[in-house]
Amino acid sequence: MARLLDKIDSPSDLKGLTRGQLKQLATELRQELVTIVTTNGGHLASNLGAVELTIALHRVFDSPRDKIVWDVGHQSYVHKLLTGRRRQFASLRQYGGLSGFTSRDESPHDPFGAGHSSTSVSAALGMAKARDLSGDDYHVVAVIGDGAITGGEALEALNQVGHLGSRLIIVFNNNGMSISPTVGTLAKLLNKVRFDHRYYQAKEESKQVITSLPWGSELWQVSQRVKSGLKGLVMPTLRWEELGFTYMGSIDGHNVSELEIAFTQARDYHLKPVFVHVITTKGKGYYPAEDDAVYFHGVPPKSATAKVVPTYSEVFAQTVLRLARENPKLVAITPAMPEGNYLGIVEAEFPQRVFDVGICEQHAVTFAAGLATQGFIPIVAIYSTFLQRAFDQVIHDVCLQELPVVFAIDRGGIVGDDGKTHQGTFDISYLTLIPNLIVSAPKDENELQHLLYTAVKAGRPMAIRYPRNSGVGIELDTDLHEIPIGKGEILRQGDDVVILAIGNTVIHAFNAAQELAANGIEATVVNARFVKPLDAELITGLASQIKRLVTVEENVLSGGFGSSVTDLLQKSGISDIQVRSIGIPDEFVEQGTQAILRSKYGLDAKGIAQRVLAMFSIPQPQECSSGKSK
Ligand SMILES: Cc1ncc(C[n+]2csc(CCOP(=O)(O)OP(=O)(O)O)c2C)c(N)n1
Repeated sequence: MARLLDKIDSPSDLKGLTRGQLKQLATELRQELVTIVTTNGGHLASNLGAVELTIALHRVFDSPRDKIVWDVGHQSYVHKLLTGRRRQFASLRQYGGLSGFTSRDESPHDPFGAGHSSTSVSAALGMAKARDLSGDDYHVVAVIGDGAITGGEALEALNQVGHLGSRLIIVFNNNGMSISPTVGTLAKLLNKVRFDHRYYQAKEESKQVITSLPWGSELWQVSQRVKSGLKGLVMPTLRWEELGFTYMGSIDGHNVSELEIAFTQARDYHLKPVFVHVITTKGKGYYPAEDDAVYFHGVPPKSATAKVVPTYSEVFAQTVLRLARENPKLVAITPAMPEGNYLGIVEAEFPQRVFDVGICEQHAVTFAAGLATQGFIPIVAIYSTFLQRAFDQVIHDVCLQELPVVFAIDRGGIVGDDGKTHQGTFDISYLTLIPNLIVSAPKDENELQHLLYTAVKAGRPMAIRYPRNSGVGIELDTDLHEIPIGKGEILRQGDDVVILAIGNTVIHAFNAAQELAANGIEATVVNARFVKPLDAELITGLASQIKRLVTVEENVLSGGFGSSVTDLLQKSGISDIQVRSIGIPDEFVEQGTQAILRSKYGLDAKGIAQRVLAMFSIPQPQECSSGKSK
């Protein structure tokens, strides 16, 4: 049977569908989501839960004239399918394909790009204000989840929405889950309405009365007040009305008719910002995802090879567990990513010493600083891309006061399919410029455990950045030891060229040296281990003897490891040397597998060998595109 979905080329195609057809469409959308997302990888459960919500939004609002701003953007797949991107949907998260988030480049139906959480209300308020200032009259809708709404930026924006009183609709998609169950008192308060049976029972009874009354009439308003009073019973302190909103809810987020009524009322109400509280089930309609919404929040692609060696994240968490057993002052903090960084295994044994603070990176860092002032050793486990949020907290609250906080920076470098918003390609640059901070990166998972041990002993702020995915498969030492701070190591000796590599690029540099040897070029390969402080003695010593030097890093070249090395050479008066820096040029790295992208930027063994051969004027079949010559 022909699919209804195949006839939807734009939201206007939804408008003439019957209730029965909408039900069928919802089923087809779920089938499409499951087929493509289980193949390509991506955010499955969040999208399954937003099917009816998205259909109803596009039937009531007139996108792209009306602006629908999705928070994070990870739940926008149905929106993509309904807004003219159905034919490209099979390319989701592939190199050159559709993004897994919203993107202004991709469609006029994406008025704001996202990937990082809690930006929707600010962006939507900006659009609403721009509309008012230009005398326009379109609608602006922010769709935000119960995880994202706990992020500081969202709270800052809500504060201003109430203050400005702009005409803006916030659709609160409450499924009780962030990636894991949403944490915090605010989340608990918002969630109360999901579970309080007194409210549901009373709401059902009052709903019949209210829906029979004309919207906005005096009787309607009285009934609404009675309903709000009921809400007050179960939500005693959080009053959206007091924050300046008209509150509507709670709405069954899987009932298109009920959603449409609510959205239409919100759309036609022009007096105040409206907060529409929608209750959804994460993973709805696909039993495995409903049953385990945490796993199905983000699934790997089918092509992902079965894990044979532990990931860096797993080795990190196992090491934290060991260290926590030895040291009662050690605590660990995660901003909403206990699955991604495996801290769950530590929490299982030390529930009092692991803190999931919600999607609150800034708070995570300053909270750690506070703990450190009182003699605790906090390990902030955070993805590189999300630590960007807490740049000032790293500077102002930790490093300026020289507090011994350990930053365990996961997903440093190229992360792959999540694309531009998630690549961890800036951390070396934005961390090395901060005084008092030690910045390191292990060459493999074994070195990661020793660096973590070193950081816990350091008594100063220290960052360790490591990549996404499996380690190199090396055996883990049973005893941990301190690595002298600022000391690199020579892995291979050769007289023709020095390759200085940092972090996960070390193994590629080492393999490149084997390829170079086959071409008669002998390379010294150095595992730098520290970007700050650099091993000045080792580097200047080698640079004085060998007149060709290459740096390699999975980070932007601007302000990165290579840049620190060239600064050092310059300060040391070493100028009679040919230097090349391999890294990410001045651009945002698109989505694609890590292998594709490493090859693109010449960061794999082949690319590194090609760059070195070019220094010797040995002709290459193709010159790689990355890196700049110095
Ligand atoms: C700043 C930031 N921190 C962490 C993340 C990782 N992340 C992506 S989605 C998500 C959970 C969002 O929960 P919610 O808003 O409730 O949406 P749901 O998936 O439950 O629909 C998190 C923590 C992120 N995208 N941005």
